[in-house]
Amino acid sequence: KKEPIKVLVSGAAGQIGYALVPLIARGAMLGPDQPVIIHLLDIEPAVLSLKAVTMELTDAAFPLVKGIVSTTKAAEACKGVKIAIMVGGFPRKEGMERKDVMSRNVSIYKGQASALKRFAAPGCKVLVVANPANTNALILKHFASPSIPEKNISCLTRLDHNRALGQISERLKVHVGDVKNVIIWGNHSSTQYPDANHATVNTGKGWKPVREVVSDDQWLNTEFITTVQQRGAEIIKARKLSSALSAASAACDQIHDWVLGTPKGTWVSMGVCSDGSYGIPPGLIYSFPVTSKKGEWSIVQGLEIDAFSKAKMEASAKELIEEKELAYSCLN
Ligand code: NAX
Repeated sequence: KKEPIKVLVSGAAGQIGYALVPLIARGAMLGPDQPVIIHLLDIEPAVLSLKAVTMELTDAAFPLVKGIVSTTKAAEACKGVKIAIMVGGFPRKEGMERKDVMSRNVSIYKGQASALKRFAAPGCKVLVVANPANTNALILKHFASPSIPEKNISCLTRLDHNRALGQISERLKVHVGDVKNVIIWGNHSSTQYPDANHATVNTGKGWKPVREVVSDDQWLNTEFITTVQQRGAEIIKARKLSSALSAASAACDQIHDWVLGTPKGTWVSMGVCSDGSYGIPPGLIYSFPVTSKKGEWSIVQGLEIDAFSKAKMEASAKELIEEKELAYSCLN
């Protein structure tokens, strides 16, 4: 019989939290036989909504849920957690300067890094969802080191990855499970580069390159890229709220594959600390194609990168360097 794993969700009273918590409680993240103790963290102004989520979680009577900790204190929330999903952050409001938003998030992620560093279980894996996701993860990495090593910190780009799979499956009228190995390179922002050059599709007679099957390079080089880059904005326009269902599902997928492993021959996209692969400056949190085995991810090596891709990958790295500089300037 498996011991329960403590899982933290910060920003638990928000809309992604509301969609994410039941997925974790159902076993979609860590497996249908893995009991969990769910730690819910939010801030004082959201305390009533936090209470409501906690009550609903109790009312749903999930058999896998062996306990609930609901708190506004980071130290209590981080105690003994093996998995931390950081959804809480400060959103950009109309009229706010980029620097002001960055500065708020830098101080949140600095504080939460030190709470995780002190109270999380050894080997805790952290997934940062809150925007600016890559740079929040970078700050967390900086302040949680060395207790939480960089290999245990990632940011969410699986939503962008899944969106790319979705677009190709719609275009080719195949099931989304029959498309794999797209790549999201770079920042979880509009400079991200959705790359289908190595993606394959199951034609029923084996896996073939998406480029061959689509037979429309123009679409893959233009509309496909912008649709994935702009999908978040499109959802906001239609829903008057940002993506929550798909974001929660992607957060689940990212932890699931990281912890339980990627299927043979399949990679996924994850924002992880660059080791210099593909010429991306070491230390940046950048989205790469990764495989995972026994709870450890590694960047897929040796993919051929053409000039078009290289330029897009560099542009997103450049944006991340600028974000990093802005974030560090907020520390002084
Ligand atoms: P909500 O505003 O609904 O929820 C955020 C919650 O975080 C609120 O309940 C708030 O009280 C809480 N919070 C604020 N500061 C906190 C702190 N210091 N400690 C703990 N909790 C805190 O936003 P939601 O739609 O749930 O989105 C959450 C974050 O995900 C946003 O930053 C958003 O930009 C980001 N996203 C990232 C995505 C990705 O793919 N990486 C996609 C979806 C989403 O846009």
